[in-house]
Amino acid sequence: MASITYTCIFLLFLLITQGYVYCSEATNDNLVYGNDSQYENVTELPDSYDELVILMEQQNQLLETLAHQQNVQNKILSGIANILQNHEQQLQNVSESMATLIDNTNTQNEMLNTMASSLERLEDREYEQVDLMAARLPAPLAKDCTEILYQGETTNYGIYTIKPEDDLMAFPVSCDLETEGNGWIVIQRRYDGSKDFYRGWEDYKNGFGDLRGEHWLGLEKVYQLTKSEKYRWQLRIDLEDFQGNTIFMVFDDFYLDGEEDNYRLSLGTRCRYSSGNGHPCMSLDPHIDEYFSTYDRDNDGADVNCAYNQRGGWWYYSSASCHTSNLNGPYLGSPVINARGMVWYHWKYSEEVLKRSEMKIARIL
Ligand SMILES: [Ca+2]
Repeated sequence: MASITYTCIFLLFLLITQGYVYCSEATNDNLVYGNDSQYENVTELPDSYDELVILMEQQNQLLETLAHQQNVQNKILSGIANILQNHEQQLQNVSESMATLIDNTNTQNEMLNTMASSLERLEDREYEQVDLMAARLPAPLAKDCTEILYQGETTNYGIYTIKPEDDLMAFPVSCDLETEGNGWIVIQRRYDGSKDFYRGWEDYKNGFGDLRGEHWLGLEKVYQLTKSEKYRWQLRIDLEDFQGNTIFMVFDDFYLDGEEDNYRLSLGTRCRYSSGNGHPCMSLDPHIDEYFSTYDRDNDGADVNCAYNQRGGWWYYSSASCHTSNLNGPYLGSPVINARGMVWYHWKYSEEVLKRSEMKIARIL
């Protein structure tokens, strides 16, 4: 651009200086026109004029060329300006695109940050859920009250759900965790006569009453608990008379057969007891190896229906007297002498009925 400008200035300078020269020569010619050499001057004038005309034509051509070049240059400049304008527009577009891209990137970063926060919260909640689930998951069920005792339970008496074997249904029992430092499963409890114990076979099989109060756990559950040969069980019997005297007996190797054997009673020969004039354990001796009987299922060997006669359910034996113990007989509420009552003959050596009876079993450790 600068070179073009300098070229134009030079040409213009040349044009002006040439014109000035020719003009000066003409003026000089006019000055000498009235002299003696007038003729020579007149004869030279046409030549100078022609030259002037030629020079003028050349100058005009030069001016036209210059104008044409100027025109071309203007077009080139205009083209360059257009190109620059296009480039500027493109740059602006690129700049706008970059700005949009930056905005999009910022938006994406914000979204990623939000997602990361959400993931973090989800992870936190997942951990919380796992903790909650762990807290809500019940501890593995104990096999019996002894396991509950050794799990650190300190309640003296309580209702717990146990699961004696993996293939057996769990069921609730009343545990005595206080007596003799062992975990005893209460299978019979009577102390106020609030529950009627004169019941049929199904009730004695499945159990009845209130686990928190008077109840019979059920022969089937006791059978399921004691049938395994892996463990030996003790049977403990606690009794109280209406005078407040108490006694207990602990029989070794207690178990029941299944229903097909009418829940036959098995006991070992060893029995210890707390006190007594004679040997209170003897009141269960005649009942060992006997079937369980109810008024609607007479399994005793006696001619009579012992369960009906004695108004209870027990391992009655084949004698008209039917029993030397009858802890499921009627609750009479006072210390009367009556075989149809809660009787333990070899404690009182009479058929004086009792105030309280509790039968419980525990695994021998
Ligand atoms: Ca009979």
